[in-house]
Amino acid sequence: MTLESFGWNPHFARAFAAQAEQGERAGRVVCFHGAECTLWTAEGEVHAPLAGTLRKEGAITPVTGDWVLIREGAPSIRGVLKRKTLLARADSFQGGKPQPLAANIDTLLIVTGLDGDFSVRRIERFLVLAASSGIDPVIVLSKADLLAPDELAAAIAEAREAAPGVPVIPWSAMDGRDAGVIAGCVMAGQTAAVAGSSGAGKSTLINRLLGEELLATAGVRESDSRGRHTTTRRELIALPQGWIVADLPGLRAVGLWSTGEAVSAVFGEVAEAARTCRYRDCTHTVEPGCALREAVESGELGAARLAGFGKLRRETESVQQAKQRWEKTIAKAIRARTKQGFDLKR
Ligand SMILES: Nc1nc2c(ncn2[C@@H]2O[C@H](COP(=O)(O)OP(=O)(O)O)[C@@H](O)[C@H]2O)c(=O)[nH]1
Ligand SMILES: [Mg+2]
Ligand SMILES: [Zn+2]
Repeated sequence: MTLESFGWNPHFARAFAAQAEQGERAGRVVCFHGAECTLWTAEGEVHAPLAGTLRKEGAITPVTGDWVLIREGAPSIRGVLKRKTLLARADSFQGGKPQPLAANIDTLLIVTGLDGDFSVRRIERFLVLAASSGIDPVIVLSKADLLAPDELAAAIAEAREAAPGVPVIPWSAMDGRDAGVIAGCVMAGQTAAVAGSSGAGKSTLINRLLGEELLATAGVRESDSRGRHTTTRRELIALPQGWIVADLPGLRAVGLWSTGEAVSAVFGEVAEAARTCRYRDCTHTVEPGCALREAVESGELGAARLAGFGKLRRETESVQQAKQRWEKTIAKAIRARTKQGFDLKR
């Protein structure tokens, strides 16, 4: 296997040239279980622990998808190559910290089951997550077999409205359709992460792309369509189509580690209309004569769309300060250990 088949490209070659020391080679993190990483290397799969420097307080540890420096001989991971992207959410326990989910992701396949799982608001949240990480989103509406044609058309229209310019692909693993349309959204050599609720059909989709039942899939509780959490390990899988897929754990509620800019990018038409609002610090909720409220009243703007915008805007405002503090800490850590040249700004 070549490194290219695992997503190696000129970006990482440059990072390697800048960061590697004598006797170090590159590998990509397939999964990481606390003490040891499973890595793809040009010589095959390797298991390696973190070197002592990466186990120190404050060190930036690798996540799935990272390219790392491996010392020859008794292999150990010496550093993380400068990331192209980092998919991260707000840490649900510690607040002011990002929780990295995966690194070096090019495309986010947002999988939403067309059963009780379907929620445009959640799709918008994932779109903000992608936008804030510089990752291209693709919306996959799975379990299309469960809806009548008119219901399906309505769901597609709703998703399209929430995501102008983003591919929206209805999908079913049950009706014999070809996964090629989804595969066509990702270029060879790129890495896509599959995100969505547990039970949305992510593993089933990956198995279909792969052409074998590699990942375990789970039955959904009939009563409420909520899945059980079956995916606990994050893994990369090299697909025969030439791209790599990361199966993220079920993300029902993902706290945003994002800025208001990412929200405005996703809600372009709302942000645009907000600029014409006469109030400077308008909450667009109760202010008389607010441009956005007027746009809703005249039917130009969906009320739910405005509510979704407002909610995510407020959430990112509260993250903003924590994010600035965190970035300062990271900048300090980078200066202290220039060799690794991390860039965790995102
Ligand atoms: N009806 C229907 N069920 C599906 C489809 N895709 C997956 N499922 C079922 O949904 C359940 C959860 O799928 P799984 O792939 O494990 O979901 P994950 O948690 O997102 O990885 C399983 O019982 C699958 O058989 C589909 O397209 N249509
Ligand atoms: Mg799964
Ligand atoms: Zn307003």
